[in-house]
Amino acid sequence: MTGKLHATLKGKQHATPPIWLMRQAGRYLPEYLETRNQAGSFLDLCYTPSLAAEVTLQPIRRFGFDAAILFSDILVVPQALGQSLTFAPDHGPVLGPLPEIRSLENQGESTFHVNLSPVYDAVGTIRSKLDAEGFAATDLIGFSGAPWTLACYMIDGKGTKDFMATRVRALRDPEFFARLLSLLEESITAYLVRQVEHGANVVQLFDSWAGVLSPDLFRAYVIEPTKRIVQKFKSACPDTPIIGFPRGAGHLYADYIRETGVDGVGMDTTLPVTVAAKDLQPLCTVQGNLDPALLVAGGERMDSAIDDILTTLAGRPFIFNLGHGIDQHTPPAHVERLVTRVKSWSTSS
Ligand code: 1CP
Repeated sequence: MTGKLHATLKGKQHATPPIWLMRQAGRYLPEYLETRNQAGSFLDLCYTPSLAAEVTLQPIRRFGFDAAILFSDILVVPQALGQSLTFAPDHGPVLGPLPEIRSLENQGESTFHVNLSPVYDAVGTIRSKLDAEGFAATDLIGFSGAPWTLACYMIDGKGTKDFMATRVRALRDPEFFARLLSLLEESITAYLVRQVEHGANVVQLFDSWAGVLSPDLFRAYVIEPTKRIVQKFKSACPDTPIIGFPRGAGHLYADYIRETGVDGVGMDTTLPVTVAAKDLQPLCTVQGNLDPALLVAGGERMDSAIDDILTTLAGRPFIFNLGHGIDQHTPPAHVERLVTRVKSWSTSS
């Protein structure tokens, strides 16, 4: 069965749009903290299918979102390719030294998939649990980081403000960088297809650092690899819509949609909804873009921002979401209020 998110990405407009939130499972939920403690560490949580499934289901049970998103992290892909990864408690991820490109290339596809098999098992477990718990109409989103964003973490080694080391390396050593992007492209496509085979029925590509690139490099490192992933993915999974999230793409959002062929686009917080309605909605389904800070603050400012987004975008295929992931200090009551407001909205009233 496919649900409302899937239909919206296929171009259907609903009187009440579907809603899910990036990072909807996470530290703002007390039940997540409990399961994470039980798991021992963040990566143990990601790699234990029953626990990853449990935290994926938590926000669905609480808020009734239209879609569940696999609980994992974009950095499991570099790890599965052979680069070491650690998450220190309450710090972001840290990757070890980047192995030689030849050794990354030579690892072979079967080792890659064996390393990721707990993630595939989690996808299957999540789908069965959703069905068993009365959420058969809830879509299941699989995901991956996009090549550029994964390359940023692989080369810089951790989150930085502008990924300068990656940008310089890409320019100084274009042959190496082309090989890295191409390896990532192949790996990501295979990873997404496997997730679909295990039960995901929508996928999202997170290009969280697309916005640090100048326009010509955006084209080379974001649009071109994404276009090839979309083409290959669609030939393997023609019925599964793909959402791209090129955060910070600004004026290049429309080119991104037109040239990559994504079915939906995630809009970041900086994109004016009026611009999205005029320039992007005619091209594909749009998703977004409430400021996560408004969800922390709550109150009337949040309510009016929600209404503004709905009024401007809900008349055409639209998915309500945030402009970036939920902040850990978000009161769950504010999420409840947001969901109630969106679910009671109707373009026909
Ligand atoms: O302590 C904890 O519990 C860790 C916090 C956390 C969580 C809950 C991290 C560390 N990752 C996640 C899960 C996660 N990450 C999901 C789960 C599904 C969901 O509910 O949405 C997803 C989709 C991601 C994707 C992800 N990881 C992105 C892309 C989206 C984005 O936020 O831009 C990125 C950039 C990461 C890397 C990452 N993982 C975690 C952190 C703190 C970071 C950012 C590191 C940095 O740049 O400093």
